[in-house]
Amino acid sequence: MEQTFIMVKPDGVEQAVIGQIISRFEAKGYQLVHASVLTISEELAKKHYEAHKDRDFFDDLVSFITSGPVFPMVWQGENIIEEARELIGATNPKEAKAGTIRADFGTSISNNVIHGSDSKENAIREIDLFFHS
Ligand code: D4T
Repeated sequence: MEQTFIMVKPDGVEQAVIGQIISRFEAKGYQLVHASVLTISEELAKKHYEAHKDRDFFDDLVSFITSGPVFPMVWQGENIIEEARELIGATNPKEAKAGTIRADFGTSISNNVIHGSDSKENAIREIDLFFHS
């Protein structure tokens, strides 16, 4: 069974939409395997966003993700990596399809409420980083 790493970002925790986000995954028949609440360290943030280390938005990204509590989760189900990205919507909430999490709760490209792994390889890496390190 496929697993993916999903994380409600500080803006999602602040808006109190964790429950609504969980409900959307449950309604699809997926199972919650792990969950936690924590404010992540700069070190963990930099590892998580390693792929973006040379982008001009990297420092802002690290500041934002460490600015308050996040809600990381592991979800399980058939084809969940791709399906979760559909539920989440495009990176920029203004371009996200109606009814997606980012279209409903996101306010900007940086404050876009939620993260979801984009590949099997990254799902394994991110689950390991947050739950097995
Ligand atoms: P995540 O990784 O958070 O699920 O987002 P995406 O997979 O949809 O988007 P991404 O990896 O390209 O970007 C990671 C993270 O950086 C923020 N970001 C992105 C930003 O602040 N400014 C930008 O111009 C871009 C492209 C948003 C998500």
